[in-house]
Amino acid sequence: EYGIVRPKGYNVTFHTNPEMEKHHFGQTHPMKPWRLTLSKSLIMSYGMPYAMNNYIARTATYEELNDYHSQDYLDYLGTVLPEPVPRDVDGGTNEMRFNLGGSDCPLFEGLYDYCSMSAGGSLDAARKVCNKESDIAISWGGGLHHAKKMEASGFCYINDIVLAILQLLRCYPRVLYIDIDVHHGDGVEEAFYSTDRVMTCSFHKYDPVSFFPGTGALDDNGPKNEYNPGAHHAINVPLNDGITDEQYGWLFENVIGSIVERFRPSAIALQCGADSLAGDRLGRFNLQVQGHGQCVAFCKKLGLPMILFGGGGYTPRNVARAWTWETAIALGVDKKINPVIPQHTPWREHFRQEELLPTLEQILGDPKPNKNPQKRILEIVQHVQEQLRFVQH
Ligand code: TV7
Ligand code: CA
Ligand code: ZN
Repeated sequence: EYGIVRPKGYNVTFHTNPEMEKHHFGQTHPMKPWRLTLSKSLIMSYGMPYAMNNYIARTATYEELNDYHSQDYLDYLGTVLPEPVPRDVDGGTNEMRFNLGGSDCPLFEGLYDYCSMSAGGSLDAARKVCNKESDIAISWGGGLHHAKKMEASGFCYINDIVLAILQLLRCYPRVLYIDIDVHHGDGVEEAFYSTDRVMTCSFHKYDPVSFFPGTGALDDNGPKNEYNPGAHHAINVPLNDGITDEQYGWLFENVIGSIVERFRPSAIALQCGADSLAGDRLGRFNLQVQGHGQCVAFCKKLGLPMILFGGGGYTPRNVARAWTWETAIALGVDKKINPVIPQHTPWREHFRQEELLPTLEQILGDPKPNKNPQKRILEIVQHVQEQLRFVQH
């Protein structure tokens, strides 16, 4: 009906768990798991599931989570209840130890299940890519890049990306991790800080004082000790408010193009956090669905096996727009789809804005003044290229 056909010569796999979407972080919390439901309903209304292989994600096992996370953290995560049992018993010390139960990382009903479903989807995606059953595997329920080995952080409890990359490393010599969420991908960077088999590259709003998590400066490129194999294998692209599609796209293609030339990755893990879009409740950038998707299109053109992860995104209808558009790009049907959101889309009322016909690409949000001087953009590319000279060719 929409010209959606199965791509010839390659496979796209789609990994979701509808149970994950039913969890709630709390009334006012910006992270809304139902944005995944909204995204999936839009993807379905375009008929895209016919063109890919769809899988209900397994829940990851304790042993799988333990490939990265520590046992005492997992044990605690598995036993905490929404309202922690007698606070005075452990005096809240475990919550403090693991950064759980605060307002960013609340304890909620079914938390452990939510985490294992997110990780399960990303692990399934990685295994399909390893088995060559998938050329592009999609896990929109993953992308939780801040979680640490023994600590929750920034709405993330289990680092599904780290777990998926560990899987990829079993069958691919080198993995490039790219992160276009508006926040710094600190958890993934930290996990692979000391290896030269993973290069991490995050684009983010950087303000060490007032923007979370405050890390990811331009000259943070891995261990400073030259004898550590991870030296020069962390690339950071710190940006300021209001960056546009044009500037971001130019930077992305130059930075990623240079990395690929030098590092020669055998697979790509791309975190597609949608909070870098204009109008995001937490974000600061001016990206449009077009510009955000261009990053996915550029990576696809490299022809390497790839996993697409979700991540942030706090204006649910825009998250759905971006991830639907990017699913279309993965399938190679982006030129064929009707920009007007189909009438029969469930939840279509969410997309209605003023009197306009709601379209896939048009997002609302006051454009922020662009605080990224062109001179700085050039400086960034230059710095990245200098770092890459140290990378073994
Ligand atoms: C990947 N920003 C995650 C991004 C994580 C960002 C933060 C909030 C926030 C939390 C709320 C809330 C909020 C309107 C926004 C220093 C603090 C300041 C909590 C109020 N409203 C991802 C994490 C970031 C929770 N945290 O990259 C409940 O904003 O800046 C901070 C830390 C301490 C805690 N307070 C915020 O996109 C998925 N949190 C409303 C209710
Ligand atoms: Ca980022
Ligand atoms: Zn984010």
